[in-house]
Amino acid sequence: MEQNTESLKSIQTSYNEAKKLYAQHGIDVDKVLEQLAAIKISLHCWQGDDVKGFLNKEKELSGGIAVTGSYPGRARNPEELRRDLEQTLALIPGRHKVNLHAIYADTEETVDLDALEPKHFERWVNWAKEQGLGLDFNPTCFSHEKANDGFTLSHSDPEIRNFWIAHCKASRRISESFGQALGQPCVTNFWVPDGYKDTPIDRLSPRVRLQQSLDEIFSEEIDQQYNIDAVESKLFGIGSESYVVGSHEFYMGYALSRGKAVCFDAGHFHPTETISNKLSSWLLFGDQLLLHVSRPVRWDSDHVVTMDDELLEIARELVRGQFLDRTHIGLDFFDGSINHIAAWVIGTRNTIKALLRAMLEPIELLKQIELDGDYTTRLALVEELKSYPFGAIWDYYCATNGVPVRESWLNDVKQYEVDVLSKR
Ligand code: RNT
Ligand code: ZN
Repeated sequence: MEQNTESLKSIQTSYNEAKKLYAQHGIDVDKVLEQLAAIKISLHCWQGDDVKGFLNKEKELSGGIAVTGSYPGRARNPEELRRDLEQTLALIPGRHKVNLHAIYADTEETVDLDALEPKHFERWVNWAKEQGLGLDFNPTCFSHEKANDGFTLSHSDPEIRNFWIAHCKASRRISESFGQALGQPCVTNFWVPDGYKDTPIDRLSPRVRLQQSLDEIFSEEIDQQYNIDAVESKLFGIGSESYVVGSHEFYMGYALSRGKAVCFDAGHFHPTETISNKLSSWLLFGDQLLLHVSRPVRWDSDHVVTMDDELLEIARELVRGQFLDRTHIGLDFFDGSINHIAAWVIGTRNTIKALLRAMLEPIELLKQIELDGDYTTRLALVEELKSYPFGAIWDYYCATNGVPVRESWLNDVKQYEVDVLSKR
């Protein structure tokens, strides 16, 4: 997108002014922007088509997650999804990753989840190479007849359990192939919906089975430079309100004892419980972290990520704790009630913008003030910093990255809606 010379000039002028203000606190803004450019966000492909996927098209979304809204224009095939992602990425500064689910296989073959192979994702890999993107992956343990009763890897029937184990093993091989082809690790995230609607008698046995299934899946050695495994917990889902097998404590123990990454999804805890407060504890003991940046509204509703307090707090934790090099930042929201491209752009730009804001804080100074016990100054400074001109830095970052400044990206999205989405 072209910025006219006049506005470029004023963006530069505002940037220079803002830079001076931050410099007073010892913050080198140019350096901050270099660090920001190195952060990859993993864009979840499932926002583009309301989590339908391309295998088992006739299957309804299951697993206790739900998309509401029927905004027209969702991607109906891999070509449309890739085109939409290209349009989305053109409106977001930086180089990023795309996060695929197994049901997004790009193949004419009729293939079930347990028989998926790297070749079924070859077109995704070629595209990612062409676009300079990384890829992440997820086995899809839902929206399938073998998940109809709400259990997969912890199912009491060994035949069903083995089907899902085979699918997860296949998924890791696909991830490995992504990592090899793209020269950067693919994060494979394991999330299963398993749980009971009502209070169970036996909470232990399903957890024992889940543990055994995971051990079986991970028994195949895969080099960490190609594939990194992560496990995602949950408190409840629709239809698993009373008990979820893969709870927070289950996966904390599992990941720690097996050297896996933990995935914290912002929507998977009690309504007033935040994930920002968990990161420093996990990373003190565990090695790597995967985030599912999301926004729960009263439940795990997966609303588009906004610049709210929790997003900022997550970003601050990552920056202040110097956790960025051990953290994989993925997004996980799906709002079917608004333009699909706009949802991606808003959520991703906000996530990057929150990281920028966190990087523009005088962290050492604030830490010292806290150590000195001067909580008055701590509060005063943090509150004043909120109205420092980070917007001028953000605009400059967008302009110099060749993406639209401020809300002008919306014109591109509206045009794309007229030219492409409305014709679907
Ligand atoms: C579900 C989990 C999971 C899914 C995706 C589609 O509650 O958050 O990450 O949203 O795998
Ligand atoms: Zn998630």
